[in-house]
Amino acid sequence: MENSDISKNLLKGFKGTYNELICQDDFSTDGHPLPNRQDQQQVSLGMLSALLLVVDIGLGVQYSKVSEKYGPLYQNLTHISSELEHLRATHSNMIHAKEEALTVLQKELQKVNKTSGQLGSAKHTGMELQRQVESLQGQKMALQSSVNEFVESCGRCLPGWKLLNSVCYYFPLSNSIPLKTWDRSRDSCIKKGADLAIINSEEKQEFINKAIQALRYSSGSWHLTGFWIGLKEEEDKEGTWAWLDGTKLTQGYWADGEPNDDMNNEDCAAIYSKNHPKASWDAMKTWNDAPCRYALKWICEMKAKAA
Ligand code: 2F8
Ligand code: CA
Repeated sequence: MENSDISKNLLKGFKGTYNELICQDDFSTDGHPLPNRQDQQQVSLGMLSALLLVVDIGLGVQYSKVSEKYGPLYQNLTHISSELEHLRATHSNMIHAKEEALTVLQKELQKVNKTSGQLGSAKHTGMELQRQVESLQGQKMALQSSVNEFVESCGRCLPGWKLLNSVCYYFPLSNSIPLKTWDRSRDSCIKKGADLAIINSEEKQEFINKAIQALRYSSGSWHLTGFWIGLKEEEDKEGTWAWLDGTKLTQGYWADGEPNDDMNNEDCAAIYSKNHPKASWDAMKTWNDAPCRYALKWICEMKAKAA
């Protein structure tokens, strides 16, 4: 029989007994049961008690069956709930730990960024200082050489000028100084209170050759290493060379084959630091005639101060 049927039958019996006991009109007008019904009521109450006992036992049996069936499930459920709780707590701890780790990481990243910024600026400063040191070293060397020249010339020449006997010479050797035509070169010397150099002795030729050696091995072709000197063909007198002081050329230090008045257009003289293409190096054969409008370096000279 189904549990619901048992319950229905029990309820029916209970209702019947109850009706018998309570609902029958066996009371006197003052509400007291009539004496001839008292025994019957006691029997009925006994039966009701027995019935309740049976119901109680039935429920107990049902309860034990339900407990038997669902008890392990309940235990599992309790176990799973506690594990779930434990997992939730672990998860929350992990999230908390992750957030803390993220905060630490962000702080470390900020430090790294700051340090790398400082490193970059220190590197920049270091490079800038290195550049300044190199530039100062260059300036120091230039000053040192000026001082040396000044000492060598016993204070008789301007800084950067070289003394030979009583004459000071200027050689614009630096690459930063632009080349000039013969006329412009002369103007540049005149602005310094000097004029283009006159090389009228072997001693001067040797001295000047030595001074311009810095350009001897420079790149570029031979004819770009020339320096204008104060020697020019006289006006309308082809083949007659004269110095700027008006004296005629007596001894020239021409390269082999020069002066050749190439293209009938070479009226100014220059001294060269590189080999003439037609000859091997000879310090006494370094002149060439070239077009006066050609751009070259130049050599100035001026009288030295009295000793
Ligand atoms: O070969 C000698 C010749 O070399 C050059 O001309 C190719 C020179 N020209 C200049 O320097 C402009 C000539 O003067 C020189 O005679
Ligand atoms: Ca020539």
